[in-house]
Amino acid sequence: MKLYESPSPNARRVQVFMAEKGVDCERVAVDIRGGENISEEFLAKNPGGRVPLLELDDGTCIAETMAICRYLECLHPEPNLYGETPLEVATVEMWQRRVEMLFMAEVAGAFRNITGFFKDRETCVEEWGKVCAEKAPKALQMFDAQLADNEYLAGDRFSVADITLAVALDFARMVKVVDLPDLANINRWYEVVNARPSLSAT
Ligand SMILES: N[C@@H](CCC(=O)N[C@@H](CS)C(=O)NCC(=O)O)C(=O)O
Repeated sequence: MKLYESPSPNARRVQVFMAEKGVDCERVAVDIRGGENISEEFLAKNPGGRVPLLELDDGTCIAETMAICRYLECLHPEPNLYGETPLEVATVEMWQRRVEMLFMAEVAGAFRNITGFFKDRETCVEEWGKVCAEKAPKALQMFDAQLADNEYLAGDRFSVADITLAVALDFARMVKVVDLPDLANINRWYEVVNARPSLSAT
């Protein structure tokens, strides 16, 4: 099994997930800045042209961060990161999707459109980036309220939703295109999750 990765938030989500599971595999560095991910060779493996990508020993390719993590969860069910009971599974999915769609995607939209980082391959609209930058912090208020009554985002257990939020927050702090509010419950939660070796080492 090979993980095609780059120093990027989605690849980091898989790296953290694998570290939590205690599993590893061969890594292949992809230069996304240089456009290696949109080369004919890479597109044959992932027509979506993005990292991360997991290539199995028989050549089967799995793209999309959550699809890769789901696959790893099936192979290595412990520690459980997607929930066990029907209600837990639904709750993890709910928070995971909220973080991904309402925060991570908006931060990415702000980053891509404001900085023009990938302007060699997509049309960047700075005004749209600013709209994304305004939306992202609003989602954090929702997560802060949830963390007022819960140790972790989806309840009393660390899950994939926490991985997505921690990675997306670190990325937002690094790229500085979104004004991030100082929120007490998120700060408390971040101290706890960021101390996990899976996050501190990736
Ligand atoms: N929906 C995809 C998004 C992956 C994605 O956007 N990857 C970024 C790095 S974080 C990428 O490959 N960017 C290169 C590009 O846009 O050309 C997933 O969840 O894996």
